[in-house]
Amino acid sequence: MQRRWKVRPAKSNWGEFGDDDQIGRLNLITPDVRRMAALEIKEGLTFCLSIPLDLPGGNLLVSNRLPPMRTIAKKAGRPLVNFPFCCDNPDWNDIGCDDAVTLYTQYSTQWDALSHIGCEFDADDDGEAEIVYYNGYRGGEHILGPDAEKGPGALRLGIENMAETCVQGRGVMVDLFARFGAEQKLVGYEDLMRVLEEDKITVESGDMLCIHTGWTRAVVEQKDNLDTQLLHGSHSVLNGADGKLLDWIDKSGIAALIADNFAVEGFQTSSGDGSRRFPALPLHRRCIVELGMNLGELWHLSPLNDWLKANKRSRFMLTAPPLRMPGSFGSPVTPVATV
Ligand code: UVW
Repeated sequence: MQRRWKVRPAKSNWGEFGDDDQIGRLNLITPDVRRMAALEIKEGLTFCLSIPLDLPGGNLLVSNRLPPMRTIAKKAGRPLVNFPFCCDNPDWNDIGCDDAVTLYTQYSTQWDALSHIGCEFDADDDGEAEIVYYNGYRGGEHILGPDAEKGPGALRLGIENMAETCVQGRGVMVDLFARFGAEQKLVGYEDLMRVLEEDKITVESGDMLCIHTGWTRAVVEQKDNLDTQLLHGSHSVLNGADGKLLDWIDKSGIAALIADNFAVEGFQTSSGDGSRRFPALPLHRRCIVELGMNLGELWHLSPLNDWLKANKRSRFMLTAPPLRMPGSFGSPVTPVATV
């Protein structure tokens, strides 16, 4: 065990789950929390909270993230489709198909690993900022680029750490779409508190909070006619510049924050205080870097949200492990809600 920092960001929890901790707020999903989550299974109905992984389609949403590319595996130089699978033995007549997929891990319904976002911060107190991630893990030492001997990838904070926890607990749905509709609305602390109060939603330690904005449903419905207005200028986003909102996320005890929009929060275009350099995604910084809280994005929450509304509920059992892919910065996920 080794502490990697002398100074930690003012509102961070570095060290509080252990100096070598790599799962952050998932530590709050205890056996008791899982038992309480299981009590939310009353009807035995399940919901798939992923959109098809080839959506949103194209690369209008983020230019550097491409749709899945499928190739067919080969055997004996032939494509392995409708293939005599066990051709090594002429007496066997099984037929098989094998493929391979190149997946951009953050293209569609996904989890951000704790290695997805870092920041510049003077953690060793020598007057110069270095690249740090949750719990003081370092860019160049633990998070490696393609030129590093052991790179590329996350030697620490990779998505496999999240997978190993199984990510099963209680989900709590908050319906912003019902309040704010399809217009782009920057939702801050006061707005969120009003929705929680009016919808009588209680959030407890270890809960995974799901923010329903309706964005993903619109993307699925309009998938053949997507434009930048829908992708970048519609539906609610959290206001990461609202410090009270970030403090509430911390104090709420939630283990993970999930949304059915692109990035949970909107991008910031100025610092607000004249600083030349500032975080474009301050909620990402507080949650991922400072609190060790994974963010789920592009989830398909609308069908579950509709059912919960119709049944006057907001809670459900959520099972959402990412791929156990060593060293990855994120992962596609097929979350399952059980009600
Ligand atoms: C970005 O990389 C913009 O963030 P995320 O994938 O977490 O939305």
